[in-house]
Amino acid sequence: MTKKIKKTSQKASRSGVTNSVTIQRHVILACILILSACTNSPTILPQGGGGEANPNLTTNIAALEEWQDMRFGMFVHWGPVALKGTEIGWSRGREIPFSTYDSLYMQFNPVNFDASEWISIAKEAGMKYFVITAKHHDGFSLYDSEFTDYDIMNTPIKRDLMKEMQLACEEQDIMFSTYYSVLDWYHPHYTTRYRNEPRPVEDSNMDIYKQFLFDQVGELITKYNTNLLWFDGQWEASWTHEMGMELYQYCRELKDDLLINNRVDKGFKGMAGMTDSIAKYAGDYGTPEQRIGEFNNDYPWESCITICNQWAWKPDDKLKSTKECIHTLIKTIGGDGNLLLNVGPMPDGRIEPRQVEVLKEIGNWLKVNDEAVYGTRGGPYMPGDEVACTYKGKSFFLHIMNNSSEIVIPSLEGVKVKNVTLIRDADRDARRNDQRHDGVTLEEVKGKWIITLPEQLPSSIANVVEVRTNTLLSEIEPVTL
Ligand code: JFZ
Repeated sequence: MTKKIKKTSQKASRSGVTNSVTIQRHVILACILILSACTNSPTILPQGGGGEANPNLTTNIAALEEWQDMRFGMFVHWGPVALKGTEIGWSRGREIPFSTYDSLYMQFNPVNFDASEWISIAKEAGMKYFVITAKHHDGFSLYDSEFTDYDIMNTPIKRDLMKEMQLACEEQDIMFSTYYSVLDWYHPHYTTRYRNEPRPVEDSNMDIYKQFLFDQVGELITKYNTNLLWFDGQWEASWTHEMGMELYQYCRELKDDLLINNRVDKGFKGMAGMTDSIAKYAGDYGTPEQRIGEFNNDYPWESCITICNQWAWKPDDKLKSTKECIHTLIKTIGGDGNLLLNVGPMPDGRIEPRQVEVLKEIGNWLKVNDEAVYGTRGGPYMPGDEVACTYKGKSFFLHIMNNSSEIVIPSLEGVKVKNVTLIRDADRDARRNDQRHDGVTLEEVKGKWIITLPEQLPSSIANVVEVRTNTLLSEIEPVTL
């Protein structure tokens, strides 16, 4: 697998409005493309987009790269179901009778909700984007929607909590994004029935439902300026490949630098989450669920994984340790993916304190090791159980997860090592200026690099060694550790 995207310094415009600066950027990008074609260097190849019906509508590469640079985001599954502590959507008609579930919104009163606090928790954890369930399979809209009364404005709290989240994100420079389920087991015109739902579907009409869905998604883009749409629920028969491509195109027409996951269409296969044929199916990236995706630097991806077991809040749900979360992040970015770590806030509006504690500890590790995470890509070594690798420019970062004092890796042919340092604290200037080596050494023996670490390691969770080389590492074919 080779890296096909040529890096540009262009950043995506997040304003949602095309202005002269954006036009100028487009002109510059076009010039870069023409120039790179003339000089025979690699050109930008689209990684995905609107599927076979929209061959010219390719992923917005600048937005994609900006998002890939973030590497780590917060997923939130929340709604009136938190009052019951059962799973969002799926417990409707299972643990909770339909009529009870559908009435929960009348008691949903999260008086301790504070959007700035949620977003500060995400920020302190080192997360750079935020994805909230605007509407899950149960059909409840967590925002003020013009197109339904089954929304947050008809709960006792009567506040547009999602608007508050959007504003808090914008204030704290976290990318605001929304989850939207294309399947809706509540809507009278959505056709596929879940289990023994009493909802009459004989006269249902997907054209009517589709209009409702497009209207609601339009609201997320125009009223909430969502930067990414995390669709879901595409697997049922009511949702077709044609609808997926049409929805993708509709969204991009409203906002060109929007990112859209592959669950907008039918190309998503199983929990491995990748798309079968990128040209055929719509979507900008793959979505492995509850697992770390496999190394892939050809098609962008993001693993979504819960901090406990359930997506929505459950009292005393088993919480993952800080170590497990950090190792999951490391293995994910080492495979060149993003990690979207999910929390399910409580019915009173707070994120559980014990979860906040874990998030804080993740953030503490990231504060020291930030250079080895943000703006990196996975490689040139593929992740193993105990070591994963990321790179940026001519440096690669070995994330060592086993507390060992020596690691042996295959040397990279033709690559010369200039400097090796252990990331120990945020004092990167001292390290960069070669004033501190922190007792790390690298020795080449018969095609192997032997790296020795000092006795006293800074972290009991994972230690990162930065290896500066003379070679741009994006040009190296990934090597197995
Ligand atoms: C889906 C949702 O159903 C789930 O609630 C959560 O939002 C997650 C991020 O995405 O996960 C699935 C999708 C499909 C199945 C199970 C979980 N399935 O088909 O059994």
